[in-house]
Amino acid sequence: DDVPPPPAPFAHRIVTLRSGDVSSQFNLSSKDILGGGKFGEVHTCTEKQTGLKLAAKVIRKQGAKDKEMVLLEIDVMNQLNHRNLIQLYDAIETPREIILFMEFVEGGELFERIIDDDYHLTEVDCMVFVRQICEGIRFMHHMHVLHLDLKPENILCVAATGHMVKIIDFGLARRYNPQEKLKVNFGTPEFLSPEVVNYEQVSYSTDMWSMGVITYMLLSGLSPFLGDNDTETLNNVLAANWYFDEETFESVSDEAKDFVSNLIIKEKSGRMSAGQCLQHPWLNNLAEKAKRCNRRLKSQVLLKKYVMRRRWKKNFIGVCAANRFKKITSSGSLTALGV
Ligand code: PIT
Repeated sequence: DDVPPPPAPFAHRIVTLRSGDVSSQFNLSSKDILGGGKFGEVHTCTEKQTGLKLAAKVIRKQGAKDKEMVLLEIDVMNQLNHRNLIQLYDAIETPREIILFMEFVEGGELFERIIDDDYHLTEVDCMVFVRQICEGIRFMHHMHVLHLDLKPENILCVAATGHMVKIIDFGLARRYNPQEKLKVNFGTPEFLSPEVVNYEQVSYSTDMWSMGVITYMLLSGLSPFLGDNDTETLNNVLAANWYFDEETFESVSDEAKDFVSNLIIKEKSGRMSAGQCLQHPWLNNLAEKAKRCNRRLKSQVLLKKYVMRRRWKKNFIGVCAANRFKKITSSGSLTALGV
């Protein structure tokens, strides 16, 4: 069922940040947390007047730069009218926070969905997912936007059944002007390209490296550059030190390996563009391939281990932060809290 995902339940809108009272217009669920990050949390939410369900990204205004960053995120999302890119609905500023209201999808993270024991993951499934991600990226790049933080967590399923996916989180995205030499120093080590690690100029091909890493992981369940710590991971990236693990890739097609090999390339100019990816034989004739290939990928077991480890790491960091907080508050030191 490689049918395209339905568009958002609302037409694309050009959103401008406005001041307003949130609770008179929206019901934010404090319990139902969809995601989070340094900025704050994402909650489910409904618009009172219409009953429309949305995802509300609540961003705390802490530093002077926070608002500037959110304005950039709004500007970027205003360009991105595409069914594989999460849509922006509204943006409200309050004295302490800025809230971005986004399209709600109910399927959760792609990797969380496909590790389910009841899910039968085949190579054709991977093609269907990767095709849609490439379609989203192609549109983004066509609109001169770089995502710069493509990773499995930022790919969501539209529903608990079916195979439709959308890209989220434009918090690090940038408008790209080839005349300006854009350099960035953020992202997640496992998915960073050599040019980001080296603090060199980034471009469209920077997102394509990440697409290669995500595809590698879907096919094998292994993270190609992951080391025992961030330094080791970054060194692996810089050396472009990766290979197809023989046992795990045994049942993976040569076309798939060729696809990945044309993305995870140290030299930026050597990587396929999103348009070239969509022309690649691996992402074509899917209906025909679906008839022939129904083999369950070995990657599912390893992906499960990967997701469990990631969950554990996140919890660990959360518990550490909570303990630090407890220690500080019980010591009565308010300066340590920045109060
Ligand atoms: C969902 C469903 C949905 C949107 C999201 C999650 C959004 C998550 C998100 C978005 C961001 C970000 C972090 C997480 O920085 O419709 O389960 O921009």
